Amino acid sequence: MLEIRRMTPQVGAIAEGVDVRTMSEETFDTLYRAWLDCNVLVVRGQSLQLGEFLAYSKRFGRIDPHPSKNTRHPDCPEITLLGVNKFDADGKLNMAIYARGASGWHTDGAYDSVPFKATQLYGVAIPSRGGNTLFASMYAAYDALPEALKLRIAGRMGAYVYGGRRKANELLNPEDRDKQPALHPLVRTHPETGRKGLYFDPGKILRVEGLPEEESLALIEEITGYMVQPQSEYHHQWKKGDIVIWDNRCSYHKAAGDYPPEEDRIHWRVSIKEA
Ligand SMILES: O=C(O)CCC(=O)C(=O)O
Ligand SMILES: [Fe+2]
Repeated sequence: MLEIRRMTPQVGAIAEGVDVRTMSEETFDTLYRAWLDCNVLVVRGQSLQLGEFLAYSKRFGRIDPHPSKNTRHPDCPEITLLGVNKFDADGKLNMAIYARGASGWHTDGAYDSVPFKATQLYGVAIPSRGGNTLFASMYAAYDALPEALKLRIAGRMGAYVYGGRRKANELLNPEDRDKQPALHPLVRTHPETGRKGLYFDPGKILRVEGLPEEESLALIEEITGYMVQPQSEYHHQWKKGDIVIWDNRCSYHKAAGDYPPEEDRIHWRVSIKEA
């Protein structure tokens, strides 16, 4: 029988006792509501083929193949492989693959004019230690801003590109590296919950539009300090067969990136947009 446990007061819920391949519409609705309430939903103990993972993912929205073409699954471009081809031909650890998602707290797809609704990962191979994924709430970040700062950022837009100011875009094909920045309001109202969140990604933002460069950089620095509120974190410790979906409209995440590199840590990953 389906059982859903909240992992922390604000972020993270774990569902057990369900098979995503055969569950009813009603059960899916229950999972979906728990996901909206908790920002991050883990479904434990699944045993999936590629097509089954895709079919379940499509219940949340439309799959959008990731712009990093060389990490797409060779048989299924809608799925990205995390942790595969970690070592270069000369045996050197490829940090862009090993530490993907680990360089800082972020939200996925801010470089796109329509950012991802959700990202979903399926745990295929899990290392013996380390390798957690960390989550935090954009709602809590917004609520924690001083009123004066809320007023300063109201109506302001951030300009984002893949790789951000550091130009960390080695996973993209060279011809895809010069896209125009995408603009998004720093305060975003979630289209389904109606709650306000601090929509922000320090690793992808180039500038806050309409401000002189120094002021923009100072504001980016200041906002970064509010992203992860102490009571709003959930650290997911992976088990093989876990499916984890996070809501990119109201949560930040990062990979811990601390697992033994000689061990496998492999996930299937999809980016999901609003249908
Ligand atoms: O590997 C992880 O734990 C998360 C990586 C990440 O940031 C992503 O897939 O968007
Ligand atoms: Fe990410």
